[in-house]
Amino acid sequence: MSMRHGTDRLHRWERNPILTLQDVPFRCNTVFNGTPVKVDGEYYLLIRIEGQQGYSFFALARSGDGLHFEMEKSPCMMPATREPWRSWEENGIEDPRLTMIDGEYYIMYTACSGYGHYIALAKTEDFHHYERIAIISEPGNKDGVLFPEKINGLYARLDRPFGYGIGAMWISYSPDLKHWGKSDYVCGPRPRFWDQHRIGASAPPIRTDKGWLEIYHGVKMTSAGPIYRIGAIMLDLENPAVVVGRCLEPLLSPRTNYERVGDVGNVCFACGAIVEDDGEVKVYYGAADTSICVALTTMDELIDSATECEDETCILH
Ligand code: BMA
Repeated sequence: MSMRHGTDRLHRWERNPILTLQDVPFRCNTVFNGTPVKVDGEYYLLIRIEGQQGYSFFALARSGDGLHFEMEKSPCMMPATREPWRSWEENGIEDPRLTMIDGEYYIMYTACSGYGHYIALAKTEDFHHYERIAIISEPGNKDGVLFPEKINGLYARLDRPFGYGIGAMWISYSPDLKHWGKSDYVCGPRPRFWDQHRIGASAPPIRTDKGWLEIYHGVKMTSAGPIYRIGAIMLDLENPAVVVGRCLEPLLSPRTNYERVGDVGNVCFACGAIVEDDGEVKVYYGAADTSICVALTTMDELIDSATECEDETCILH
């Protein structure tokens, strides 16, 4: 059922991509970077669409098996048109990440304005009504992912502030999802490695016996531009600012035509994963900022990857 390319640990579904421009029932430029949840056996994929005007918004696709998706007739969340949100989102909303807590679906996303990129938080109960909660960072931050439970009594998120031009993973905490602080460095790019230029969280963290499993993206800069790959890292359960393991090799690298060619070529960019009851994992990723794909693996394989290296020199904490 799956197809191997090279020696990647994630196995592309043989009928990738699962969503392309042809599947979108309204005019737009591209469809990419989708974040999944599974509710009562149904899969919801909240996806980023870039309109022909050039800015992004969100739409919803549904599926009974997590592989074949059908899109809703119109977008579900547009950049806000009213204050106090309008001016923070006037350049679009990007890269949603869904986390379910106590029956509510929280969407951490990138809000774009003339000041830059911020992390914003919204929620929905029914995937029809979307309520904005707060802009939760200053400009220069993106890749926010919310943990699925409180840690030591506080909500927690990973994000990627852009200090001195270095994109690294940080953690922050909040008592109410609106006010955030206690920020701490988690980990950064690794010189020489495939993730040497920049890294950021991709999927909301997954609880395992070994720690919080984080599927992240790493960028290598080349003379032909950046290459975005998918990797795994393991964070301490009690204090996720502590890295307990990290992959040496990426889980997935752009190799197929649909990952190599598009609006932004050489991009595999995950925004979420579904862990099935039998341990199978479906990782959803945008390919070349032009389509949405799924790759299959198991929890054992992901944990194995995220603990490939437990030595400080390659964790680089
Ligand atoms: C990142 C984000 C993603 C995008 C990726 C590759 O910085 O903007 O939305 O998929 O770049 O272009």
